[in-house]
Amino acid sequence: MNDCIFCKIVKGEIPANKVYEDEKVIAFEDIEPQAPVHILVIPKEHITSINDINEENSDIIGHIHLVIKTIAKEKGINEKGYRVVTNSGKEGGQTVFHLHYHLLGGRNMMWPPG
Ligand code: DGP
Repeated sequence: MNDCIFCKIVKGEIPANKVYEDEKVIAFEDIEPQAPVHILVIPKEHITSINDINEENSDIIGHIHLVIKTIAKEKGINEKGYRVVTNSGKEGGQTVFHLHYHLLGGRNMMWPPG
């Protein structure tokens, strides 16, 4: 997707503070952190949201969870706890339409979210 900001990060066309990369996903610091640890984990393939997960591409979801687990450990938040959020669609709070998982930690999380 030419006009997708996260595809541009994947291609290295705009900078990001990357914390993890492999052949399928990258993870980088959120530009507007909402917690001491706020990392976005995204598939390199452009998938717009959970609505676009299907039998062909669903393996990436398990892989993303393994990456999240690894990063949480590296960031030292795995024992105390953390939150993983995926906003889907406008009413779900999604503002960047490339599937991404927010990994938030380093503080007590509130419930319910706003
Ligand atoms: P969401 O609202 O769930 O679609 O989250 C989008 C997140 O992406 C939001 O927390 C801010 C972040 N973000 C938007 N643009 C950029 C960018 O250019 N770089 C980085 N690192 N994060 C961005």
